[in-house]
Amino acid sequence: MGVLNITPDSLADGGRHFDFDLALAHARRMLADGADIIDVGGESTRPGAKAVSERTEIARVIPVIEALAAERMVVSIDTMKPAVMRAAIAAGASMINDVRALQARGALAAAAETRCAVCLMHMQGKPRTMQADPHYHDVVREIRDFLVGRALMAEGAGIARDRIAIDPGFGFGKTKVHNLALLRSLRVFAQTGYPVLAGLSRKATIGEITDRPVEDRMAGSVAAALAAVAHGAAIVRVHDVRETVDALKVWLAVERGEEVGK
Ligand code: 9MG
Repeated sequence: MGVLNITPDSLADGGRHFDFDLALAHARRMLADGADIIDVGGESTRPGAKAVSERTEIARVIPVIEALAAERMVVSIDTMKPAVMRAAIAAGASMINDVRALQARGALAAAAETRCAVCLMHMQGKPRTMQADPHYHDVVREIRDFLVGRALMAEGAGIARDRIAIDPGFGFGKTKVHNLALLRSLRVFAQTGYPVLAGLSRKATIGEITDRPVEDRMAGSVAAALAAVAHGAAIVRVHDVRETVDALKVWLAVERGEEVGK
């Protein structure tokens, strides 16, 4: 899954794809580099980010989604707002990526009335304050239980089980220690039977481990994506699609015993 932020203040790309033409070109690049899904977001969820209105978010993402869908790309809408979900699906998106796991009022119904896939992500707190003092007794069990609970709610609302993915939400109300514990235990999430999505690309934990600023975290992010897949992730949400795909191809060739270069 390639990240396409249509925001002036996103964490990792400095808002470089805010312009329509740049956004389209970047999505085409990620597709050519091997992305299967383009995740389009119009509201930053980075720590400390300010909320934007429904209207602003719709105005940012809908023209881009229409253009990507017209080119038959598989588009995911990164939003917490039911109205944005509906507008995005009408514009051609086929997946809802919700960092609030469809907890907003009306979100479950909005997702259920479409035939799209959903990704239910865990977040402790709210983007503005979530990194202040994240706290868990048993981070893996609590988040696994939360996600299974949300998935069952989604099924109860009419979303088919095979349309649901879960995501522990790396960096969303989690310290480096929490993130690493979750990464090591990703198999526990995969064992629920729901496909697991993991997003560590360019996040603070990568910066803490490598001591690199956000613009210099590609190698660390690729390593994290590999670790996530090795521990059971089915989808990785990344900025650096080409590098991640290459690394995964090599890793898979080793795992499957293929002869590289033949
Ligand atoms: C929108 N967004 C930012 N980080 C994310 C992550 O780790 N997972 C998902 N599903 N969405 C994310």
